[in-house]
Amino acid sequence: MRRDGLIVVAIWAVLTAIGEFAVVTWSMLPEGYAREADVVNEAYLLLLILAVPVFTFMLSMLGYSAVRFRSAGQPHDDGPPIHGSPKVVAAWLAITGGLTLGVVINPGFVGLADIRGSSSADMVVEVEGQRWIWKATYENGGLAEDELVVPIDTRIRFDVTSADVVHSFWIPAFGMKIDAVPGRTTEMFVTTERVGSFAEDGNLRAQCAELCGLSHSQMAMPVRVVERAEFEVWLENLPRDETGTEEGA
Ligand SMILES: [Cu+2]
Repeated sequence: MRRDGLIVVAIWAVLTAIGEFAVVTWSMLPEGYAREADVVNEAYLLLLILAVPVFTFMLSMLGYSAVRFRSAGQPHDDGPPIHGSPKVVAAWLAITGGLTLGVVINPGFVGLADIRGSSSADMVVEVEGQRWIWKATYENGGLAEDELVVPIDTRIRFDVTSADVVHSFWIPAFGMKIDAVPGRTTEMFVTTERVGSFAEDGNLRAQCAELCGLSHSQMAMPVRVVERAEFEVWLENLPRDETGTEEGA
């Protein structure tokens, strides 16, 4: 029995080493263009690093036991009975309970507070979803329908709503997503920190993330993060939103 334990620990160690190596070297998350994306990516990485040993432990125990303690008799016979061990149960509960409590605190509460940050913003962009486009209105009344452009190093509040059904405003490169609900305004804060465009990185797009009908998957607006001066010029040349103003005004 002691030998079995050592073999399981050896398998566990090897699988854990492989798993942790894969997690650290293989980046499966989108490049972050906003501070919020970095918080999300770091939280995800931390959870994966903590989850790997737990997963490989289960895998090693289960796999080894299934082979080593399988029934030698008829296929329908039970294997030798294994009785509970209070020490193992207590240790298992303490370790997994401790881990769970740990991740609830960090990245749970800590990450959530970090990602929400303050409720102040350098600029506000009103976003309206409708089947199957996004419209962005800037503070000067400029209306963008083909591309969402934002300046770098800026804390932006997106005031999001919908003209028809429930959509979801999601920018993968910013690591943020919020529901777009008809008759309601939801807020999403993003702090840009890197320039880039949809042409360079497909994750720089405002993608609908709530199944909203036939062209849901195509409900995507390219996003571009630019230097402040470039943004000012772009904003000046943006056509004004006529729907919100009085006729002939
Ligand atoms: Cu949609």
